[in-house]
Amino acid sequence: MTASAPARAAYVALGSNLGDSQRTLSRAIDALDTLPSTAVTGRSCFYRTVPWGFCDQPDFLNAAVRVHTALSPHQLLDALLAIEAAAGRVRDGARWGPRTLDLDLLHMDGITLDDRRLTLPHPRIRERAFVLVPLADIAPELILPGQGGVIELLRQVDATGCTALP
Ligand code: A4P
Ligand code: MG
Repeated sequence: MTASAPARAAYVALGSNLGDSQRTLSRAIDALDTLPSTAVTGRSCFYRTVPWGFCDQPDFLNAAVRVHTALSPHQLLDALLAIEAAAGRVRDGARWGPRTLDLDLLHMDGITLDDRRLTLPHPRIRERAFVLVPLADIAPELILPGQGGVIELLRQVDATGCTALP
């Protein structure tokens, strides 16, 4: 990231349950760190998590990272979609079905928006222990506009299906 770039914090959720998920998540974090005007400034543990939504599929590996970036929300979304595609993500399966890599933009500091391509904060954070558990590693103090504090939201979900990898 260039020193002069006006950067804001953004939070990205990572998930994978096809292929070598640990390697895929590590490479995705490296890819985020090499985006223009962007640096990874926090990363959670990796968690093995039971599938949510569509249960007849392998366990997931989930994580969350904080980046500081001068990219706009839509530029960052485009970059996330490109990193997913490079990891072999194919969108032809069931909703919430298995995937090599899923990158969701959870929140960008100071930004709320809801348009055809992007909703911020991500509207389903509060339902998902597999997002809240890693997010609490890197941003326990974060308040998500319209949803609440990360720790308060975490207390309201069942996190027993999330196990940190050693
Ligand atoms: N989009 C809008 N807002 C956003 C945002 N804040 N971040 C649009 C990212 N994308 C956003 O995404 C579809 C479109 O949503 C994007 O092109 C973008 O324009 P997608 O990744 O193709 O859809 P998806 O991921 O299949 O759907 P969805 O509802 O986002 O699924 P999730 O939420 O990603 O759930 N269980 C466990 N344990 N761990 C998991 O990681 N993941 C899923 C998938 C199901 N169960 C899981 C896990
Ligand atoms: Mg997604």
